[in-house]
Amino acid sequence: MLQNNRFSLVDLNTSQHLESLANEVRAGLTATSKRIPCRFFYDEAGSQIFEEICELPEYYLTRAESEILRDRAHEVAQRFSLPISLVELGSGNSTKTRLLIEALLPEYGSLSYIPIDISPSVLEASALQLLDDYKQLEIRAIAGEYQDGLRRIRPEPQRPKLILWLGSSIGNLDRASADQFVSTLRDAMNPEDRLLLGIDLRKDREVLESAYDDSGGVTARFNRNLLVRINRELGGHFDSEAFDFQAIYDEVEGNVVSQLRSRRDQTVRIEDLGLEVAFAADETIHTENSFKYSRAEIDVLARNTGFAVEEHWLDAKNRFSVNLFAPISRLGQ
Ligand code: AVJ
Repeated sequence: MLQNNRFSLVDLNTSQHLESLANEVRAGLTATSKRIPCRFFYDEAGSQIFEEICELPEYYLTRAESEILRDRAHEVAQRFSLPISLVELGSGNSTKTRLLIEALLPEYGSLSYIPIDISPSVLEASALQLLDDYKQLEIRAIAGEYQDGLRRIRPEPQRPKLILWLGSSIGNLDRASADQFVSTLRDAMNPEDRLLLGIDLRKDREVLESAYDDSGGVTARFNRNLLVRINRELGGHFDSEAFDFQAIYDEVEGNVVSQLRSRRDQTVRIEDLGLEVAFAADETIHTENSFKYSRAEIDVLARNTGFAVEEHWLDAKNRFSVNLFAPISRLGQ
C-alpha cells in the first residue's frame, strides 16, 4: 500500500494473477471451442498497443466518446448538490476522465477520485500525473478486478458517487452478464448516485469490422500479443505468425467476434502447463466479444437492472452513446 495525504493505492491482485492466467489458458485451449479471455490482453505491451488502437483512424469509439464528454461534462457536474466521489471502472490512463475532473473541480472545489483498474503500474503513473495537474484532487486507487474493487470502496457517506464505466467496456460481456454486472453496480448505489455508461451503438458491418481489424494491423498485433504473453509467462511455444486474425460482425447478436485462426495443422507445447495443444488448419481461438447496442437495447438494460435512463447523449455522427443512469427503486426494495 502506497500512501500520502492525497494518494493511496491498494493492490488486490497479489499472486493470484499468474495462477488465473494458467487456469484460464488451460481451460480455454483444451475446450472444444478454443478461447482465451480478453482480460488477458492488458499486460504492459498489450496496454500500450491498446492506446495505439485508440488513436487509429478506424477506431472511432474513443474519439466519439471524448467528443460527447467534452460537450456534456458540465451538465453532468451540475447534477449534484455536494462534492462527490468519482469512481471509475477500468480507468486505464484516465485521459477521458480529465474532461470530467475539469468540470467537477471548479463546481465543488474538491474531488475524491477512486479509479479501479487491473494494472497497478498504469494506475500509479496516471494518478501521479493527475495529482500534479490538479492540486485539489485526492486519489484512492484500487488495483484489481472490478467486483473486488467495488467491494473495497469506502466512499465518504455524505458524498454522492458518480460511477464511470466508459469505452464500451460493457461490450465485452454478453447481454445476460451485462445485466448481471450492472445490477451489482445498482446494488452499490444510493438514490442520489449516478452511473455514466459509455456504450457503442449498432451500425454498418463495414464500419465495425474495420474498427476491429484495422488496415495497419495494430489490432491483429494486440490479439497475437496474447500468444506472446503465454510464451513468456507460461513457457509457451507459439509462433504467433502462424495465426491469422479476424473480426466478424454477427448482426443478429450485435456482436463483433474477434478470433485468431491457425494457418495450418500445428501442435503447440506450453511447458508450465505440461500441455500440448493441437490445432487443425483454420481452427480458431476466440479472443473477444464486443457487443453493440440499439437505443431500445439500452432501455432494456436499464429496465432490467433498476435504472432510469436520465440522459442518452450521442456524438455528432450518432456512432456512440454516453448514458446517465439514475437508480430507481425496485420491487421488493
Ligand atoms: C476496451 C473492450 C471497449 O471492445 O472496443 C479494441 C477493446 N478490442 N479493439 C472494444 C478492443 C479491439 C475494446 N474495449
